Amino acid sequence: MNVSFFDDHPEPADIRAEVLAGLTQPEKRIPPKFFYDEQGSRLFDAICELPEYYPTRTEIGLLRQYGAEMAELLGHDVVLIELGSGSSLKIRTLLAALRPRVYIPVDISREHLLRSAEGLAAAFPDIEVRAACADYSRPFSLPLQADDQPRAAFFPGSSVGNFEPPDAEAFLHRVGTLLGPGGHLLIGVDLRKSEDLLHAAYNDAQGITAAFNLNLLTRINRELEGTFDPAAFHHSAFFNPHDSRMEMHLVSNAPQQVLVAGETFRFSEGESIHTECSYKYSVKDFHALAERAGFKPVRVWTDDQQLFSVHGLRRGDD
Ligand code: AVI
Repeated sequence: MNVSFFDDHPEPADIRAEVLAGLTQPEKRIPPKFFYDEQGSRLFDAICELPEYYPTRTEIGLLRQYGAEMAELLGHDVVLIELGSGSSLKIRTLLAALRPRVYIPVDISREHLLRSAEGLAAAFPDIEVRAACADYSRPFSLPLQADDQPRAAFFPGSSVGNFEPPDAEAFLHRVGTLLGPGGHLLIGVDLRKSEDLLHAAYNDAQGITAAFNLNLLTRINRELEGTFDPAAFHHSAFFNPHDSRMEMHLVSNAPQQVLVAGETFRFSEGESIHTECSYKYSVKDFHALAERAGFKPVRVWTDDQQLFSVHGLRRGDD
């Protein structure tokens, strides 16, 4: 099979240091990238299928409707880098339209990445697949070769919204460096909308989003000798209009004490661990962010209800 594997996965010591640093803050927080262990990735896939979670199906609709235009913008015969290789339906739609020479899916969840890379290599035998396990929220290396020109990137799912805006800008800047002058980025960005729709999307009736959030505690128990009782916390998700973002928290049901990697953390009743921000942008605000990061907006595709946007950006020539 035409698939190779490159591993730049974070070390357990990095995970420990980041989680302990976050729990030591006056307002406790854990970065959302730690949601994605095996079970977390499975739960996220289930979220993408939920009737309330509009982003996935809306973005897939845009890829199906405008895939040919998007492929035209990215250019054929490119090396395509997919950051946070999420739903395989999205990439299948784009690969079918684009037929790149090389496809490099990048993801922090190793098993999940490998399974999907193997499936894609089997479905597209003419494309060379180089799977790369890496944490793209930090500087990372990729299995790129000197002659891998031109390059294009795909960053779907509005994962850019999980960065704080200054971090999103720094991240986009790094992507621009990877692409080189004139390289194109296709990026999915969730739009600002009614609070009711947002609230429902992050508080689904089946409780899958709550399970996804609480799974973080189970992961910490397993990987960092934690003593969290997931039943002693509950999921909370709400829109913060001031910062234009959804926030997810794990709220302590009672005063309690928890051990993580040998350190003690105290919680009062109602105190939370902030586990995720999901920023929602207007087209104009996202353009401004992209331009600060060195990209020029070329096209934007949105659905009729203005729920979601897919931007085609071109890296400036310096
Ligand atoms: C991956 N990311 C863009 C999702 C989001 O909507 O921010 C993660 C998620 N959190 C809760 N539901 C989905």
